Amino acid sequence: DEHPDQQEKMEKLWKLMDTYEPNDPESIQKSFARHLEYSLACTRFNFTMQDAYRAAGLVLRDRLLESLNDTNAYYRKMDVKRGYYLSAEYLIGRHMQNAIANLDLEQPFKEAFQSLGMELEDLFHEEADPALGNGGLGRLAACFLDSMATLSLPCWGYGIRYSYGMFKQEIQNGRQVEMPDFWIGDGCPFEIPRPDITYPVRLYGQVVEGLDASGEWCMNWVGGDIVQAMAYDNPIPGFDTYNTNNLRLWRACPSKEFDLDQYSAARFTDAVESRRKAEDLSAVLYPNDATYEGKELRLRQQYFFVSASLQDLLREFIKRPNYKWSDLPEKVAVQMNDTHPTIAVAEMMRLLVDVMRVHWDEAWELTTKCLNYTNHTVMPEALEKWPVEMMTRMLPRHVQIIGELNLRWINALVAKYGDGPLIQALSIFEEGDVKKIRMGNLAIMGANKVNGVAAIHTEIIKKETFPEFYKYCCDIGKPDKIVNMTNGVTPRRWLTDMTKLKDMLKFKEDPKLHAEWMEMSLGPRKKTAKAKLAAFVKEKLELDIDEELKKMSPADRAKVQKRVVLIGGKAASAYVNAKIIIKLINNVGKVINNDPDTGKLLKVAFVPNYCVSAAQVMIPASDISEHISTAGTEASGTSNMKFVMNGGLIVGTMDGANIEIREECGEDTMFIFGCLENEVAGVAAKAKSGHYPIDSRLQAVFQAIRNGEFSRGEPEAQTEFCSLIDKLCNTQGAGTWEGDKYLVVHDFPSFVDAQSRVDATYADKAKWCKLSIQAASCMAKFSTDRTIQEYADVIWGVKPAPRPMETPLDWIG
Ligand code: B1H
Repeated sequence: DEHPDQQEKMEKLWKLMDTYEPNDPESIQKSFARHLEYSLACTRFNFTMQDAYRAAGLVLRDRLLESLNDTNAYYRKMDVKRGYYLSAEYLIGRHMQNAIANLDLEQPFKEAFQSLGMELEDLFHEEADPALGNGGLGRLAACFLDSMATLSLPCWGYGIRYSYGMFKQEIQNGRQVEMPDFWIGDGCPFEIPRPDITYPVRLYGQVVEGLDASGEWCMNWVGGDIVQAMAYDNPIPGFDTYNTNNLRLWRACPSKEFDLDQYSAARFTDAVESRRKAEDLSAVLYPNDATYEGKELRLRQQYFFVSASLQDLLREFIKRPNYKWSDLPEKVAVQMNDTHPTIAVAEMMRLLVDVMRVHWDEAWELTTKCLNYTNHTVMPEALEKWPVEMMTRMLPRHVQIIGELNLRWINALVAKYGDGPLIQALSIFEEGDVKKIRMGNLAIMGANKVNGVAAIHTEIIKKETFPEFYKYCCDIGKPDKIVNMTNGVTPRRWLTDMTKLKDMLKFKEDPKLHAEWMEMSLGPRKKTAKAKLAAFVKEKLELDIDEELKKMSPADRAKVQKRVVLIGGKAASAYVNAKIIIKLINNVGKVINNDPDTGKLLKVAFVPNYCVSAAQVMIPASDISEHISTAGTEASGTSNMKFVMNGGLIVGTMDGANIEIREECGEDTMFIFGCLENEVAGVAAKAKSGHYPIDSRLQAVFQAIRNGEFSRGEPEAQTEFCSLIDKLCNTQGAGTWEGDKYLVVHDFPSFVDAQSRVDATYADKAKWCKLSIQAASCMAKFSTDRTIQEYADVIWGVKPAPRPMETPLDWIG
C-alpha cells in the first residue's frame, strides 16, 4: 500500500498470469515444443530422447513452480507453524514419474506423448537417479517429504546438493569397483538454482570479546574462511492436494568478496584455486551406511548445511510482522535426522545469542523447544564423536557454547545425583587420550523429543544405548521425552492407494482374486513385474532366468522348489568383509549357475548398482525377501515394508520393523528364524567362550569353500574366503571379538528350517496366494502418511494447511 506504483505493477503482472498452465494433452505438447526450441535450443524436428526427457521435465517444472509458489504464499498468508527436516541425505530417486503421478497428469501426459510417437516409460529411463543418500536413512527422508506434501503439512526439507552422489557400483571379475556418480552432468530440470538466496558460512577463525552497538558484552567470531551457501530448490508435489513443498539443498560457492590481494599480486590462479576449494565442501556424499568416519570435511559439510538452513528458517520467522522471539516454538519445529545435523544445537544458540542478541537462558529455552532428534542406529560404530581439538579449530565459538552448556548441565546433575559414573555418561565430553564431543549426547540435551524408528529400537535406546538419559527423564517426570515413531515408506512410489487395502482382506480366499493376483506377478503378458525383472536381469547380468528354468524336466520340478536368488548392495570403500562377501556371492553364482545339476534348480546373481530405480524393478517381482539382521541390530528396515506391500513374504529375524509387520499381517505370513533380542547376550557369551557348535550342513559348506570349490582358481579369493570362515569359526582374535559377532553360525539351522517352510508353503499355490493377499492387505500402518501424521501430532505440533485451487492477488508479495 505504501508503494502505489508497485501495487499497480503487481496487478498488471497478476492479470497477465491469472491462470495456471493448461493441462490438456495439446497444451502439454505445445509447452513441450516450446521448451525444446527455446529452453534447450534443439529444433522441434531434431532432438534425442535425452532432449525429449529434459523438455518434458521442464513442462513439469513449470507446473511444479506454480504450485510451489502459491503454496508458499498460502503458508505465509496463514502464518502457519512450520516443520523443517534437516538431513545430510535424501535418496529421492527419479523425479519424473513421481511428479506426473502426484500432479495427477498421467492421462494427459500419456496421450500427449503417445500421439508424438513416444512412450512415457522411455522418457523416464533417460533420467539420472539422484542418489544423494546411502540407503535407508536417506530414502526415509525422501519418503517423509512425499508424505508431508501429501498431508498438506507446511514442512520443508534442508540438505546438501552434492555434485557426486552415492558411487556407481560396477562389478569387475566379481569385485566391486566404485565409479563417480556425477548426476548433474546432463542438467536436472527438476531443480531450481536460486543465486538470489545465499548465506555466508564461516569456518575456522577465532573468537574475540567486545562490546556490541548498545554497549553490551558480546562474543565475535571473526577471521577464518567464508563460503557462500547457495540454494537449489526441489519442488515436492503432494498427492491429491494442491500443495507443493520444497526440498532446499545447499551448494557451496566461493564467497562473493573476490580475493583482491591475491588478484593484484598477479596470483590469479591461486585466487581461483582457493575459490575452487570452497566448492569441495558440497562435492561428494560420504558413502558409509550406518558407520561413521571422523573426517574433517564431513564435519565441515554438516556445519555448512546446518548453518545455512538455520539462517534461512530464522530469516523466514523474522519476516513475519511484529515477530517476538518468544513465539519461535509456536512457529518453528526442527527435526534432526540422526546426529549428522546435531551441530544445530550450538549453531541455534550462536545465532540467537551472538547475532540476534537474545539472552542466553531464553535462547536455550527456545532451542530446546524447537529442536528434535531421531536416532537411527544403536550400532556403536555409527555414533558420531568429534575430537575437541578438531572442532575447536574449525568452530571455536561452538566449542565455547558447548562447554558452557555442558558446565551448566553437569552442575545441575551433580546437585541432583552427586558426582559419579552417571555424570560421566551424561556429559557431552568424552575423556580419554583424545578428548571428544559426543554428538548423541548433545542432540538429546538440545532436543524437545528424541525418537527411535521402530518399537524394539526405541526400547533398546531407553535400556541400552542411552539408559542414563532415560533414567534422568524419568526422574524429572518426563519419560515421554523419548518416543517411538515407527518408520514407513511412501506408498506412491511403490503402489498407488493404500487406504482401501483392508477391504481386499475379505477376498483373500476368492479364486477370482487369486487368479488376478498371480497373473500380476506370473502371467504371460510382457508387462508383468516378473517379465520386467527377467528383462532387467538379462540386460544387466547377461543371465537368462526364463530360459534356464524352463529346461527342467517335470520329474525334477516336482522334487525341488526352483529359485532365483538376487542379492544387491554397496560396500563402503573401507569395509573389507563386505567386499569379500560381494566377491563370494559372485563366485558362488558362477559356479552354481553353470553346474549341470544345481543350475537347473537354483540361480544366484549379484545385481550391480542397487539403487532406487533397480529396487522399483526388483521389489514388485519378488515372492520372498530376506531381512535377516541379528536381533537388535537393524533399527527398523524399510525395504521389508515395500516387499510385503507388493505381495512378497518375508524370511526374517525378530528385529526392527519385521516384528511390527508380523503383528499387523499375522504370524503365518512371516517365516521367522534366529535368536531373539533377549537371547543375544547369552549366545554371544557362548560363542566367545568357544562352546559354539557348528551345524554339520554349515560345516560342509565351510569345507567346500576351504577346498576351493568357489575360488575358481584365484588364490587371492581363496585366502579371502577362508578369512571370512575363520572369523565365523571364532578361531581368530580371541578376546578382541573379531569372531562371529552377528551370530550367524547360531542362527543357521533355524534359517535352513525357515527356508524349508517357505518351500512347503509355496508348493500350495492357493495357500501362498492367500498369505500374500492377507499380508499386503494389512500394510496400511507402514505408509509414511501414518508415520508423518504422528511426527506432526506428537513432536512438531504442525497442522495441515491445504491451499485452495486458486490464489487471490492479495496473498502474493
Ligand atoms: C540407518 C544409518 C546411517 N541407521 C551413519 N544409521 C551414516 C548412519 O553416513 N553415515 O555416517 C549413514 C547412515 N542409517 C538406517 O536408518 C537403519 O540402519 C535402518 O534400520 C532404518 O530403517 C533406516 C531409517 O530409519
